[in-house]
Parts: sequence; structure tokens; C-alpha cells
Amino acid sequence: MATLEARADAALTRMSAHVESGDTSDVVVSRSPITGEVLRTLASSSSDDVDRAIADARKAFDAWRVVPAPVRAGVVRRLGALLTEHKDDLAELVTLEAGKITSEARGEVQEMIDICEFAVGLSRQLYGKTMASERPGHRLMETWHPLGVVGVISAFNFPVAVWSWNTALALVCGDTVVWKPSDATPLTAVACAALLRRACVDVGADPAIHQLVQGSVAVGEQLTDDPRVALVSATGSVRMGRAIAPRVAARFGRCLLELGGNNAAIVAPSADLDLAVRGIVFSAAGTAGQRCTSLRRVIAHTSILDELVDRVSAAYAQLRVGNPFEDGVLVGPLINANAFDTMQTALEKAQSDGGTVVFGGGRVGGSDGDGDGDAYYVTPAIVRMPAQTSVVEEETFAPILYVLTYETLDEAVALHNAVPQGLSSAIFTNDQREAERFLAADGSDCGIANVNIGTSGAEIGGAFGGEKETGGGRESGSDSWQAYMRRATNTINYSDRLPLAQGVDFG
Ligand code: UN1
Repeated sequence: MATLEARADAALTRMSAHVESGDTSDVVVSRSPITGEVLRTLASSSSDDVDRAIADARKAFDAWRVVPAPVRAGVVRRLGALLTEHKDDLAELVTLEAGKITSEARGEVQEMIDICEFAVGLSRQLYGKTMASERPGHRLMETWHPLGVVGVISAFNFPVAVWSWNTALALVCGDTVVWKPSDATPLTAVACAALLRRACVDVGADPAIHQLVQGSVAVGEQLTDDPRVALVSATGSVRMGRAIAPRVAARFGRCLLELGGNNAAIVAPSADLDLAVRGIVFSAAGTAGQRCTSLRRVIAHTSILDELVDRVSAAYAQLRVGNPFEDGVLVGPLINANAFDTMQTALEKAQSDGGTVVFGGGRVGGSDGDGDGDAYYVTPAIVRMPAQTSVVEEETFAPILYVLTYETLDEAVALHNAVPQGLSSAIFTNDQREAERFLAADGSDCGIANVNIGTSGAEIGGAFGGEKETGGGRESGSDSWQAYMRRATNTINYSDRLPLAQGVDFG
């Protein structure tokens, strides 16, 4: 089998993506979590490069904003076709850089194709309302206009799909984009940018509508602080969101934040346990627990607790952990050593808080079978907790599933909502009253609330995002497009009088 580096080169070549190697000290290193080996060393964008990218995007915006939306959609339609053509190539890079199993990597590219289709349809549905005016001979309406340059900051765990959610909508809405991907996944970004550039050339659009900048925190900070960036759409940790939000607010820019989750599933006495176990295992162990929608807490009714824990543990024992390219492997590596250390620290803390590790948690793989080298494979962990202690309230970006118990649904909902994050949630129940209560105003406080499916793997058609420390932003489907446009309210007087609103008489 070809080396990982050769595989990355071949996939990039098939997508006509040109990688500029970095030979200065300021570089971005693409390293595969599969083995820890370096795939490529890329040039980091300098402050001047970022400035130029923003200026070019701002300039391109002037012309792009007056291209009719259904015509703008031509670029996105072509991008969707190129993604379909190169689905396997891009998925290969996602596996190489993010460590996802092939099926999930392909699923991520499919999510991109789906959002392109959605955005193309949306281009004819950027609807504004017409309202009844209180004045005779007047019409009141609203129009939606392009906003400007959108700065997209994305994370390693969905290195390509989250970019496409933002970019497909932004372009159709008449915005231009400057993208700063995670510095852990620079090659997938180069490939996406190359495909989009080709789409622009193929349909005769200005390729300057999309700019890629690479680097670490400083590059993101520059996007955050630049007043020419109308919207900063950022996906990442709560810590990152806390740094970004006040800086964007200080210049009255707009933010769309998609931050951490601490997603839970309530398993009720009436739950179909076969289904619950499958839903839990995919959401908690899939993607090695590295989705923002990963299931981190199970809140189980005491009557089914033991059976549920036994069955989830038995299912975990069947999961193959290892090289994500191998058939049958369902759990790939953690992204890096830091992720592994953070996981181990959380497990130690959970145990010192009285928790019991009932399954997994240790490092596996490597030549000695116990894990070695610069690749970090772990068996997903299940930890029974006596209470929702502080470590359970934090998002640890690794496959740790904390198990808590409850007696009454009120108690379960209270535990469920008693964490600072509010992204995704689920209840497994066959009792309609319980399901409806979970979805009601006094139920789950999350942006996503599901019944009888897990917390991860949302479709693109719905709005994606969450409340509280998750940041409040909504991306992807439904009416999320509105975040990428500005609304103007228009009052048109087609009479020969000038009646004032609210009955005001002015002489
Ligand atoms: C993320 O982890 O940042 O719902 C996004 C899901 C995917 C998207 C996850 N559709 O799990």
C-alpha cells in the first residue's frame, strides 16, 4: 500500500489542487493522526496575505452582490457536481488528515453535496415578507440583501462540511468568503478551495469570491478584528468563542458561533433498548467521540440502568478500533497527543469524583499492542457517575460516555439541562407524553432535540446550532441563510398624501 503521503499527493493531484510548501519558520504542518507522520508542510499566510485576501474578497463583493441569486447559484451547482465527481478523493483526504473512517468521511462529503443542492434551491427562495401597512396607499415590505465578506473559521473534526455549509449559503446570498480552516487539516482546505476555484472558472464567475488563508490563532484573530469582515462564522471550542465574540462585538460586526456541546440522551423505562443501544453507540463512539454532536452523557432510568450499561458495554466490546482505512474498523484515532492527554485527565478526574470506568478508556494499537508512537487510538470509555460533577459538565473532545441515573422525568430533564452547553439532545422512549414533554418549552434546552435517535448525524435541511455556551448560531438548513444577509424594511407611498404613522399630526 502506498505511503500516506503518497496517497495524499495522489488525491490532491486528482483534484488539481496545488499545495504551496512552506520553507520558512511560519508553516502549517499537515500530520496524519493515523500514524502521526507528516503529510506536507505548507506555507502559513502572513499578515499581509490575510489583509490582501480580505481586500480581494471585499472588492469581489461589489460585483457579486448584484449578480442575481439564481445566477450566483451556478457556482454552487458546479461545486456540487465537482464534489460528486471527487467524493472519494476528498473523503480520502478527510480520512488522512482527520482520521475519520471511510464511511464517515464519505458521509461528510455527501453532506457538502446536500448543502450545495439546498443552496441552489434556496437561491430562488430568499423571501422577504410584505406586511399590511396601517396607512392608506402605502406598502410595507422587507428585502434581503447580501451582507459582505464572511470570515469562516472551521475546526478539524468536520474539516470540509462546515466550510461548505457556510460557503454554499454565503455565495448564494451574494457574500464573498475568506476561510481559515483548522491548522490540523490544511490539505482538505486546499482541495476544497481548488474545487471551488474550478467551479468559478467553469461558470465564468470571479474566483476572488473565495479566499483561503492558512495558519494558527493569529490568522483567525486578524479576521475577527477586521471591520471589512461583516460576519465571522466560527466553529470550535467555547474558549475560542469567548475570545472571538467580544472582539467582533466591539466593532459591531456579526458573529455566528457554533461552539461546544455536552450532549445527553435520556433513556426512559419504555425505551426500545435495541434501538437505544444502537443510537448511543453511534453517537458516543462514532468519529472517536470527536463531533460537537457526540453523545457525552446518558441519563438512564434506574429500572433499565444495569441492562442498558451491560448492552452498551457489550456493543463497545465489538467495536474495532484502528486504522480508519481498514474495512470493519469503526473507531479511528484521536486527532493528537493533546486530545489523548485531555481524555486521560478527564477519566482520572471522573474517578476521583467517585466515578467507575466500566469499559475502555485506554490506549490501544501500535506495534506493541499497548499504543506507541505519535498516533493515539483509544477504546471508547463508559463511566458510571454518582452525580453530575464538574468534569461531566465540561466537553471533553474524546469518546467518554458518562452514565447518570434518574427516577422521575422532571429529575432527568433538570439533570439534562444543568450543563453550560446546549447543542444536541435526545430521549429514547415509547411514551408519547414523555417525548412531547422533552420537546416542549420546559423540556430540552438545546438547539437540537431528538426522539428515538442519537444526538449526532443531523441532516442539512434543519437549522444546526445550539443555545447557551454553544453560542446561539444556526447554520445549514431552514432559515439559517438569514444570518448571511441584511434585512431592509421598505415603506412605499403610492398615494398623493403623507399620512403619518401612529396617528401623528404634524401641521
Ligand atoms: C460538528 O461536529 O461540528 O450532526 C458538526 C452531525 C453532523 C455535523 C457535526 N451533521 O453530527
